[in-house]
Amino acid sequence: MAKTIIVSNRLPIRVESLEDGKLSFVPSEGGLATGLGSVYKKGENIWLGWTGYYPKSLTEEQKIGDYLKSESMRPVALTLDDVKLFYEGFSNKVLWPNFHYFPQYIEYKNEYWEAYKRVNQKFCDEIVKYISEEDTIWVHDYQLLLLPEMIRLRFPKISIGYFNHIPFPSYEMFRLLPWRKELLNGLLGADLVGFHTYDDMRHFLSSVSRLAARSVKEQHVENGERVVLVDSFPMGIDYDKYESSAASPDTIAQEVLFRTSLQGKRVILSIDRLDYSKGIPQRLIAFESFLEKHPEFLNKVSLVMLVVPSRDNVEQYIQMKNEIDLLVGRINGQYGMMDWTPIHYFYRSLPLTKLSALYRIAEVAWVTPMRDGMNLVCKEFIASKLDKKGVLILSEMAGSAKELSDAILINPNNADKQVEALHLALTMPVEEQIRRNTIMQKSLRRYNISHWVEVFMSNLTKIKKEQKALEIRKLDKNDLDIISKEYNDSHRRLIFLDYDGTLTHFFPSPDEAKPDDELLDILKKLTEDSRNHVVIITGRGRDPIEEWMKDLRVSMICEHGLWLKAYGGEWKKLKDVDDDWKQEIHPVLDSYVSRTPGSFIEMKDYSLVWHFRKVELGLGELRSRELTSHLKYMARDRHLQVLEGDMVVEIKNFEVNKGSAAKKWMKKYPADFHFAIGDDWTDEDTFGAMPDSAITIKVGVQNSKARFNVESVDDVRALLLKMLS
Ligand code: GDG
Repeated sequence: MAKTIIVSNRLPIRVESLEDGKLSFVPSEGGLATGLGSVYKKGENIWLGWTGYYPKSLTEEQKIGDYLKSESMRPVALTLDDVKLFYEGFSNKVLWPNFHYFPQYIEYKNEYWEAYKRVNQKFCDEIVKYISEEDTIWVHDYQLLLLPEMIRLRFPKISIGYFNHIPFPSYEMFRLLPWRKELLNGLLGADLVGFHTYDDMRHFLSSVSRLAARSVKEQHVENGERVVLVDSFPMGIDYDKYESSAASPDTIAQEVLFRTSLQGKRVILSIDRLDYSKGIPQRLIAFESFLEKHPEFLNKVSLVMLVVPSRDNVEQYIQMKNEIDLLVGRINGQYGMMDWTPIHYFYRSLPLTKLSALYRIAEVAWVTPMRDGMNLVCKEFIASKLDKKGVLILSEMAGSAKELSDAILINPNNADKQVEALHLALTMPVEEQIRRNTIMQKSLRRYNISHWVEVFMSNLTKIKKEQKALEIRKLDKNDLDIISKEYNDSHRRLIFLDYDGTLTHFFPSPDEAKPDDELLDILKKLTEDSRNHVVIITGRGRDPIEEWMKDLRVSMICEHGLWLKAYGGEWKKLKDVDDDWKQEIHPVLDSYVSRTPGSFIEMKDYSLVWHFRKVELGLGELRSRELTSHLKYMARDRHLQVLEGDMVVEIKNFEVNKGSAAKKWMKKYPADFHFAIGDDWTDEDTFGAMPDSAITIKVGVQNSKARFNVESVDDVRALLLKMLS
């Protein structure tokens, strides 16, 4: 039976060695573990990862293995060396700082990279022991960026999803990494790549198109024979868990204890793992400045700061811990009184009851990371506010800010705004607090962790279906016979033929692209049959096509569907579109022509084309990727579309495409046999517009909506001749 396998660096369990030599297993309480519980605990499904523990003997290893098995988990054994170089090294000293925009902390060491590859392979070797081709694999996070491709090499058809829990950096940041291409290729082994936010998704796609030289259409990446879907899935929390924990008698009893110790002081709460991305020192400095600027709050407000130990054997983390200790000491020393401690600082982790009591007691949650993939603490705080009172101050740099727009949003680099935000939060009227929290609770309850899991999984199923529909299916002899029979049995045939790359090889200059005698002969035979209505459907301008086809009984659709001319009739426009944008875009293309010898611009009525066929190999591709991304940026608010063709980049009005034109044609000319053939992705619109029964053929061995693929222009001609025979 098909099963699902979750893979992450760490398993959702902690193994501890007790004094009496026994082992204790502590399940993780994290949101991810809860959310994915609904997946890995079902049927044959499993979760695979490292326990975080180095077994001291074979017996221990055996015991751990048995326990994990009973909990639907499987271990990947990592050595001390693996952890040092792969986890602490490449993952946390290369990827983490790069993805969180701290390039100054990156250690570009090749031994880290070698270990990263080796350990990803170790994960792969372990997984393949359990999987079969019909299974689904869900890989989590930046420690395993290479794993999707490694699994794909062993199981080409398997379903693989990947989710990135931390931000994905902009192209400018990502390209600093010497191993950038390999990392992207690793991820593109997945069928679905998910991020928390739309911006992370956009950054990833921009790196893919510029560094991995893959064609990107909206959220799809063409990766050889497979299309990869990229999307954003903001992760939610286990809302019910935090709500019911806040209501539990144990939590309420704990809250009373806290309140007694705090002697009626108001509470601002800060909770983070120790990390430079979380903005902890910046927060302390802002708190100091708040006390200085607002002495009316002295002896009235305390900051309760929980810092959970993490990576404290890494130099930057040790330094930051020292900095925090010093700042807390300085502020408490400067402002503290016998009956008031400005900052209550805990460097440890607390059980859920105490965490919930802190969420309850806090009037303000102060969550101001410099950069955070999502941040769950802020969501948990809101879910714990059963009376809806309390204020959230949230950094714009956290993924959660995109959803929680009713928080007080601030830029963590703006120290004055941090102070203002604290003042605003502590003086916000209760009705306003309730209004904001009502909205945020509603959304967090709905978009909870189970919803996140469901949406991710259903998108993975969706892209697998889409891939199937796009699958390459080479036309064979049997198909040829069937097509010929359908052709011969029909009476009114509508035949759409793309020109360049389909009927003839692609040449930008009209002189070279002229139809040769063989082609003219085929077209003549095809058009002589009165049952055939032949339409040349092309991206070319009207003049050359009209000239070349002047002796044939053909209709024409030119400029990707803008101009239509039925045989014997006049040219008509598909619709009225404006071309004012050409004045703005033309200079951009000009600048690329001047930097790229051999390239030139073709002006069409409603589109502009940059040709690079005659440019030095390599330079043309490089510039075309730059230009595509430049044009896509300019196209955003202008209703324009950028097409990457065969050695061309074209920009045109969005509403005009071959599909809309073909649809219009089919309405006007009903037929009992529909045929469409084309080679590039502008022809995908034509294929998509055809009825299910149509014969649709893609020239080239690439994914397509067409039913069949043929390899070359020669195959097209042979096919047409076969139909005519
Ligand atoms: C990464 C991304 C993304 C904290 N202290 C205690 C405790 N916690 C729990 C919180 C929360 C979790 O730890 C922290 O989650 P965050 O999302 O805030 O941050 P990261 O650990 O950096 O997680 C992040 C996340 O992945 C998910 O995709 O949101 O952006 O960096 O759940 O409650 N829990 C307990 N005691 C503590 O002392 N019990």
